[in-house]
This record gives sequence, structure tokens and C-alpha cells, in this order.
Amino acid sequence: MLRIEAIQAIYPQLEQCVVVTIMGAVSAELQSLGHQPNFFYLQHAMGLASSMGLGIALSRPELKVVVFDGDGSILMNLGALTTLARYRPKNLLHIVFDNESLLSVGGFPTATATGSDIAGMAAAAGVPRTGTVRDIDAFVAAFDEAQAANELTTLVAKVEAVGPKAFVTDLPMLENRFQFARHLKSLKE
Ligand SMILES: Cc1ncc(C[n+]2csc(CCOP(=O)(O)OP(=O)(O)O)c2C)c(N)n1
Repeated sequence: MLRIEAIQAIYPQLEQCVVVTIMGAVSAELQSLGHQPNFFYLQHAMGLASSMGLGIALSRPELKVVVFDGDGSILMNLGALTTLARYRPKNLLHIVFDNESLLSVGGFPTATATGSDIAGMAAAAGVPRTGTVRDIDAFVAAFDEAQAANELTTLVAKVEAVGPKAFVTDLPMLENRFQFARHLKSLKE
């Protein structure tokens, strides 16, 4: 499964959600499909996208929050899984695109390339719903089920180690930061 095709398949449904991504390839891919004011690309802070998603989900329980994480990123901050599980907001869907590599910085293999199981670690941390999918149909079905379940979910999507050809953006970090915050405030009115 290609990550961009997986994102494209659920893209229409992201309009009703708040989306936080990690930096690098996945943020460039989501942006290439069309930026929306409800998308925040957490640059540089590897491993902290789920923590930011957790904060938003807890403080805004009326919103559906979706996090796009990476295997290398979550492996850098495994304690995040235990914190997600402790607070277990029902409105948070944590998607880990697992390409078994640090693709954005050259493709060095991560521990999932040698058998570590992120969905298993999330389950052991206490995340109530977890799963691993390997093709687009299963990914879309798991996304829909997680949204309907209304329960904290960590969904691992096994994807090929393929990213965008270029990381070009005309959206500066600060503009994204202020636009996103304004958008969240506007949803309160
Ligand atoms: C704390 C920290 N260390 C290192 C980096 C450099 N860095 C940026 S992206 C990246 C790889 C991310 O890997 P993964 O989450 O698996 O996503 P992928 O690039 O494979 O899509 C690294 C090491 C960083 N941004 N932050």
C-alpha cells in the first residue's frame, strides 16, 4: 500500500476532523492533496504528534481528532502510548504509517523492520482499540470502524517506503500555526 493512496482514500472524511501530522514525508503528502485550515503539520518534533493530538482531543471533546504518525516517530516516544491509554479520549484516532524506515532522512530501517509490532505495543500500553492493516480496502474499513466506534484507537497501516518526489510548500510554519489555532477557535462559535 502506498501511503499517499491511503491518505487520498480517506481525504474527503478528513474535512470533518482535526488532523495533526508528524513532519517530513507524510505532511508533504497530505499537503499535496490539498491543504485545509484543520490540518496541522507538526514540524521537527518527532514523536510528539500523538501528544499534540491528545491535548486537542481532551480539551475539545466535541471534535474528532486524527493523528498521522510514523513508525520512527512513535518509536522515539513510546511513552506517548501509555499516556494516550491513560487518558483514552474517545475522539482520537492515532494512525501510524509504518514504512519500517526513517524515510524522510534517507530511509534507515527502524525496529519494525526487524519485527517490533507497534499495534502490539499500543495494546500492551492499554490503548483499547488497535489493529494493523496492509491494503487500502482494509485501511478505509478500519478508519470508518474506528470513527464509528468512538473509542481511542491506534491503527497501524503498513505502507511501502515511498515518499513524495519533493517537499515543496508555500505554507510557512507560523502561518500554519496561527491559521490552525484560529480555525479551532472558530469551531467553538
Ligand atoms: C527529535 C528528532 N530527531 C530527529 C529528527 C530528524 N528527522 C526528521 S524526519 C525523521 C524520520 C521520521 O521517520 P518516520 O516517523 O518513520 O516517518 P517517515 O519519514 O518514514 O515517513 C527524522 C529522523 C527530528 N525531526 N526530530
